[in-house]
Amino acid sequence: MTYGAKDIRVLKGLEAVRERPGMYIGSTGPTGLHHLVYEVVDNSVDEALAGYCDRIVVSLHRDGSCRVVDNGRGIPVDEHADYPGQSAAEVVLTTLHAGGKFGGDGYKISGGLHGVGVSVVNALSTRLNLEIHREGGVYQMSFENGGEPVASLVRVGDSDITGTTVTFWPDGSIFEETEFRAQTLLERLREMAFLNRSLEIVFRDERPETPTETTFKYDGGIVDFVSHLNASKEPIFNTVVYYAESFDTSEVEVAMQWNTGYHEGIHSFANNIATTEGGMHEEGFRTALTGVLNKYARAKNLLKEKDDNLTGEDIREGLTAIVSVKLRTPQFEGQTKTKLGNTEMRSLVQKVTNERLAEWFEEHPNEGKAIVGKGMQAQRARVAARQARDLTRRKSLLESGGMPGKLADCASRNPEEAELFIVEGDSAGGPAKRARDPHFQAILPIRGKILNVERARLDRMLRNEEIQALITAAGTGIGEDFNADKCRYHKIVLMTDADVDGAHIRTLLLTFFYRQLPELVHRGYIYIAQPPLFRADIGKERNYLKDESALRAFEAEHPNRKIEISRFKGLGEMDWPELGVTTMDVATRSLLQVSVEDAAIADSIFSRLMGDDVEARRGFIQENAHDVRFLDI
Ligand code: 0RA
Repeated sequence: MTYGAKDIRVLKGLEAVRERPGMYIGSTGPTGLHHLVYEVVDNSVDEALAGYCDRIVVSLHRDGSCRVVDNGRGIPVDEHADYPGQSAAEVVLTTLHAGGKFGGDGYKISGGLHGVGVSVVNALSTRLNLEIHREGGVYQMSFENGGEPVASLVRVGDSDITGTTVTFWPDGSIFEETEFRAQTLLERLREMAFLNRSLEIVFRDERPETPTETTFKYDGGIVDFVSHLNASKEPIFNTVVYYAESFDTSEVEVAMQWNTGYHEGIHSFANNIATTEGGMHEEGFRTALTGVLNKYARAKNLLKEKDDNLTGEDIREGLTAIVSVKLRTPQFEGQTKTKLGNTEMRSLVQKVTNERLAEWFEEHPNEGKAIVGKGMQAQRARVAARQARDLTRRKSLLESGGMPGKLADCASRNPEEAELFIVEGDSAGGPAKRARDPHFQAILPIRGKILNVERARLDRMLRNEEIQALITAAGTGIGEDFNADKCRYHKIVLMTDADVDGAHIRTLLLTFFYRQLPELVHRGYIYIAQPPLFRADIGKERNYLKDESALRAFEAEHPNRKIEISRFKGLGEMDWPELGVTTMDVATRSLLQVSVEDAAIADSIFSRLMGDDVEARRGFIQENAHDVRFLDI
């Protein structure tokens, strides 16, 4: 068949996607690339939400493609009412916003970041193969060059199952890189499985010599999610609080559990999307939680008349919670469009929590008492912490210019150009000071293992000298005093040895920033320096290589040459010109910007690293020490 004017108009829509991919998938970096997979999976999950699909298989192949198979109803194959001569499937794959929402009785609730649908994936792929099992038949259609149909949908045989299979090859001329990262997909797919109880999601990586397969299926849903997040922590009791309520066009589901730690981990979702900036549903939850707890504590006389109310912060210390809502028309707001704006969700979550949590407390008096006890402990610590903070404030006044003595500050007072290198060990501090450009590069040496911030309380942590120096140098203050706008450097670079100890210290520092100064991470001020691991000399020519694989590649590129290899065990083994050219000089260094995209995932990584299970921690660090990117995407 031939394509008429109308079809050309359709393809214009996909062209717009290719011209401005960022508008549709956020970026053309790794995040955007992985978004393609989520977009297809979201459509399959929509089928699951509608009650027609219970299994999704995602696989990666050696030819660079990704396949998503579901056992839903299959995309409709008949002619589309508004597009004569085109199957509905073709319209879904070539029209923006078509998704599953056309035809009146679309879904009650639908996921997908912007609901842009699989057509966007089509637009950003060199090829996409579609296979549909529906109405007793198997149908196939292929697209090329960003969504151009190769031929129309054809029935190729009989079938007694239903479902949709989408296989796509991301376009290398659009994406910075097209290699999918298994770990990134695994984490999101697991999250999806937690958020959609009993939905089976299988991930297969068929690229390696020995393919791997992982199956996620959680009959406990978000209760299992909470248990998972608390797995390396110590719950104050085993029960997970759970309540859920369904309404005509929305759903509220909450699970939570307290642990003996000090950090708050409330993870909220709207239509399966992590709302990392919070929003109305989270607000409603917090308000109700504080209210219910204080009311209960007063009623049971655990808080006496003379006692102050517990603050929300007191109550949320050591709390791991999942707040998941589903609604018909979510409004995503905020800088990263991850803040739920629907005001009706505030009152709804608040109402549900007020009623159902109060009920839960009545039925679980022992747990209730433990939760209130934990809150009161936090209240006492908060008072002590204020005293400690006052101490730091006074102390910093005594030091020269208010800055710590160990800091070799830069001349510039312009935060946009100023860089702070946090350097591990005194031995590297000296070379770093010589190698820097003192106009805009400041050096703060940090000795040994700084305090393990996960297990340290704020009050103890603030008494730690290294931490004090760090906060003072950054200029942001901390806790109630914190102000990101006062940050004196817009690049804070962690420069640690390329060994296991270095990885540990880097993780401690990252945890500190993530937990205590998260805004700096969100603003992209935190970086990781990448000092080389090897020097490979050929005659007088020096070459610096970042890791083993770079070294192997280098050796392969220079057969029959005598290469003298030395390994830098630490930063201190480099002389200062070497440190300068490889790690600090703007012209030649490479820095890794730290972005914490998904708080839930980062939280679990940090917990595994920082939790009380020493063996698990050691293993995890050793596995990941070589791969700092595990914190990147
Ligand atoms: C349009 C309408 C219907 C389902 C779908 C699209 C659909 C899309 C995708 C994408 C991946 N898997 C999918 N499964 C279904 C409704 C079908 C009906 O009413 O029978």
